[in-house]
Amino acid sequence: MVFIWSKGPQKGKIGRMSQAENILGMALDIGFDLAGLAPFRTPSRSQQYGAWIDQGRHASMGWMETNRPLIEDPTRFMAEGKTLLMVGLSHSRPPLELQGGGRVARYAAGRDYHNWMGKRLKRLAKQMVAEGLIEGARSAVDAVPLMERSHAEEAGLGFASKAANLLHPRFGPWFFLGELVLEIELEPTPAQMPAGSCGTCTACLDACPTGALVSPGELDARLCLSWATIEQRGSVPHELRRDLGEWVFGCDICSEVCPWGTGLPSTEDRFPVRPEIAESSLVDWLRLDPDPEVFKDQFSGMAVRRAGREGLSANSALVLGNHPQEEGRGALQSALEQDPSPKVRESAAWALLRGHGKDHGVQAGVAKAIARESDPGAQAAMERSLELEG
Ligand code: B12
Ligand code: SF4
Ligand code: SF4
Repeated sequence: MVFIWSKGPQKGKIGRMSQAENILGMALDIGFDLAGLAPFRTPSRSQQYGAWIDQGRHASMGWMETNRPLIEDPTRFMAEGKTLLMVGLSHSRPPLELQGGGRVARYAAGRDYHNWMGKRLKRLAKQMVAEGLIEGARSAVDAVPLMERSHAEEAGLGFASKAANLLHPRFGPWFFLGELVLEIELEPTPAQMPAGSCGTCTACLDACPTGALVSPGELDARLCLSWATIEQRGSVPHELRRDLGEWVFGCDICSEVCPWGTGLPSTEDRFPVRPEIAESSLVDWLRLDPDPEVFKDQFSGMAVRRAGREGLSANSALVLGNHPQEEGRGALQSALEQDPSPKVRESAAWALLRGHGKDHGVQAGVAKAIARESDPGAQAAMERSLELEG
């Protein structure tokens, strides 16, 4: 579905309009579900970005502050850029669980979308160059200093929502964004935005377990489980641990409750769930090999790699605390005693107290672990866990 600006050709732009149509058609042919064009200029929501940073809502993601000048002036990212070709790729699929419980955000089920989209975007750029439509382009997906949702909104790919996600009437929040920065000026396509809005709905704000959606459209990353389980490199803050529920990697709650995009066909064929997820359990992930090279190989080409071995193991420990199981208790005990990572050890301590704290010897076991703990940060975190959960 493409929404082409159709107010009639303007003087001097007749040739360019058909060029734009060609480009959008090629983007769909190569496999993207949505495509639109926007001018390569300051995004319309850049003021919100600045205010968001000023309030510290970006949590530990210091690079977002560093990127601010590039967000405000995208030509610092690519001086020759004139137009953005924004693309969307649906990743709708059924909910994803590890064996025996523990949830992983759906976007991370299959191979890493960054690779999938990055390769397609490069192929698309090559094709366009070969056909003489453009001279050059730069591809980008996600981890770039561009405010993708705002640019995509301008390109007509969807509407901004109270969950902060960009929604499309058909795909709901279940689509990724990516882009090609083109060196030519093309007529933008936003005039006919896909109809839709949040209206009076507040389902995502009501369902978010941590209150991270502090006001409509504004998310505080410090409270968001997606940040806590993927991006932050310390331990998950104690205040969020109970609310983590079953989320080991990412969080889909605000997307799952959204009335838009329900009943979509699954994209399993595009992103088949990887056995490293489908066949693993929380205990398996808690016991992941601490060797970073082994971890890299094991999760190569998968989005969950971003959390790192320590992140996945520590998150699994916390979830085992929220959803106690007998096998989990043994694994937590071993992690507390033997895991080389202070972060995993202290997460295991919290989980033992939370899930099994009333069992004989558990509190005393954690007290002993505190006494022998060599890492001051982990020791302090364990003491806090004992205070809160003991
Ligand atoms: C940093 C980041 C995060 C951070 C911060 C999230 C955030 N909301 O800012 C964390 C780690 C928490 C995160 C989580 C997720 N992320 Co993220 N993230 C990004 C990243 C890299 C930058 C986002 C950014 O600039 N934030 C700053 C704020 C100010 O900008 P913004 O949220 O984009 O701005 C929009 C809203 O705030 C809204 N808005 C602003 N004011 C107002 C006011 C009103 C009244 C309304 C209605 C709306 C509204 O309009 C803006 C434009 O749409 C982008 C990729 C990129 N380069 O843009 C991906 C991106 C936004 N993430 C994405 C995804 C999929 C997710 C998760 C669903 C992953 C998951 N399942 O765990 C969650 C969703 C959380 C949520 N509800 O936003 C997708 C979103 C696709 C889509 N259809 O919207 C992106 C675009 C990556 C991609 N290439 O596909 N993410
Ligand atoms: S991803 Fe989860 S924690 Fe973050 S805003 Fe959405 S519901 Fe809240
Ligand atoms: S759940 Fe409701 S309020 Fe939230 S994004 Fe979806 S439509 Fe908008």
